[in-house]
Amino acid sequence: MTAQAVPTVAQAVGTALAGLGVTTFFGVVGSGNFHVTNALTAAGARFIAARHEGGAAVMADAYARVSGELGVLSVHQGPGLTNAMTGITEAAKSRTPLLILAAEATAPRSNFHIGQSALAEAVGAVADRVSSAATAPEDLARAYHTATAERRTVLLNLPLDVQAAPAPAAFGLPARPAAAQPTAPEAIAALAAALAKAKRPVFLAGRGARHAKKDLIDLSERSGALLATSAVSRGLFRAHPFNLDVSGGFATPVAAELIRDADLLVGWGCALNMWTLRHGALVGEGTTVVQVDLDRDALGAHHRIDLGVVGDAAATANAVAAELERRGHHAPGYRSAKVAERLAREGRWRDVPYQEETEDGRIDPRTLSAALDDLLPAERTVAVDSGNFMGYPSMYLDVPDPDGFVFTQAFQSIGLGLATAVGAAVARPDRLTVAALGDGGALMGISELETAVRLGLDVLVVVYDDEAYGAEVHHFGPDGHPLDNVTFPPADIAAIARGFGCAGVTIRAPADLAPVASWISGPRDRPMLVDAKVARANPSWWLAEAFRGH
Ligand SMILES: Cc1ncc(C[n+]2csc(CCOP(=O)(O)OP(=O)(O)O)c2C)c(N)n1
Ligand SMILES: [Mg+2]
Repeated sequence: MTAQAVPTVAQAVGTALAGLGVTTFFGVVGSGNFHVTNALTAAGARFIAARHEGGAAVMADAYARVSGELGVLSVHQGPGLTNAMTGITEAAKSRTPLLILAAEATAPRSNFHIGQSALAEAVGAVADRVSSAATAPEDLARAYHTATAERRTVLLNLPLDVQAAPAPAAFGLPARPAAAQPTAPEAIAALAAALAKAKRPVFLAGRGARHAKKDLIDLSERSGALLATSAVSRGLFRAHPFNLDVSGGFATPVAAELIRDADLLVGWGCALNMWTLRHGALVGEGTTVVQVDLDRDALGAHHRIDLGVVGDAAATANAVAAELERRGHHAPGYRSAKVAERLAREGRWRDVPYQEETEDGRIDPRTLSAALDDLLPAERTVAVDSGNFMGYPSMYLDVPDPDGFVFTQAFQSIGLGLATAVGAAVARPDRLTVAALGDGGALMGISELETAVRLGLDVLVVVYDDEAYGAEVHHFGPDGHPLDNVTFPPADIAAIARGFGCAGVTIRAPADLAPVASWISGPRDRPMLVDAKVARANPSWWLAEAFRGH
């Protein structure tokens, strides 16, 4: 096709998005999103062609989480969107700024026609539309603004007839987001008073505090607080002597004990949900609970709180620190030499002794994870799928910072881990990305292995292979239910990976890891998949906790 003198709406939307700073986007191309995708590419953005829209959506989500940029997804009308729905749901629940460019067949008799807006709204995404050529600039600006300023997942429907129409001349920039409201002075004073009174304060930093590391450390030093994170912010306080690491099901015994014994818990941009607080079991009876969040509706939504503060984590922490300084408050709080020493000795899962599981021809998943932790470079990204296995990589693999840990678990879907790793690896090509998967999740999302190979990504896929939906086996097995529908014959996943062009090895014992070590040492010119046949007699210890939520 020759270039048109007047661009179509599809072309203008693509070009305008590049002008708004979109550098990288993901999708699967069909006729309906062909032109918008090409226009965005022609304007300089990099298009990552996934093999399934489910993978593309998750990649865009993971890319946004790791890069801090807006995630952008491009899909065909109808099935292109339905295929992407699980990833879109995960993004919407995680408040990932994500813009979905979806072609739309508006004619009700079209075989591609479905209620796309209703579908998006049903999963918590925002539905919007480029409803005419004349309104295209403002429609795009509005959708872009909602996605970025409100951190929402936005479906931007692009009706086929509107896409084909000539575009109006000017595509302007969206309105600048309003500056955040300052935290109320009474709330600052109340939180400062609570901290001044506390003997054993603990900070729990969530996704909304990932930008506030320095501010929270400064305030914790003044008030003697210990530092913990929710799972999605793992790595924020890495290497700090008073870092408890993750609060919740993945917490070490010493961290769980210290959190339970706190007299003040302050959640910073943290939902304080059942995972982070172990269904409330990590909150002592007399513990005062404070929650700081930008979103008023988040306050007390999951757990009772004694004080709710509407505000940005960093700005609030700084204002509270200034108030404590004004009061002359500077206390050791929870920070004793004894606590520091305990954390140095038992603060990592790797320091916690365990009884090796011996099962013929199978490796203990903890032993596997610890050995990998030793082999992997420090500059790494860990992406974790869902399942019984998920705690092993989440607890035994160190991560450099929160961008190094990508946990697409808000919808608790299995099968997202590999695409998560692809999106993260595109965002951070300087780091080796580890995709930690169960055999169930691996085989569900396996088509994106081709994407990883084609893109030459620096990815190590580790499959914790128990030849079962282990989560279900351990959930129902103890009650004597039949397990035939959740157990599978052995699959040679390493051979499958080799078929995709990866290096592939099967691991049954620590000694089998030698090829992994040599792959890691370079040149890593293709991804490697490790099919680890893991011991499976016992459920993971966090699983029983998770089942309480179902
Ligand atoms: C899309 C989806 N389907 C089904 C489930 C229910 N489910 C939760 S864990 C699990 C088993 C996962 O198996 P695998 O990936 O091998 O991990 P394992 O539990 O064996 O460690 C299933 C089927 C789910 N969470 N998401
Ligand atoms: Mg399994």
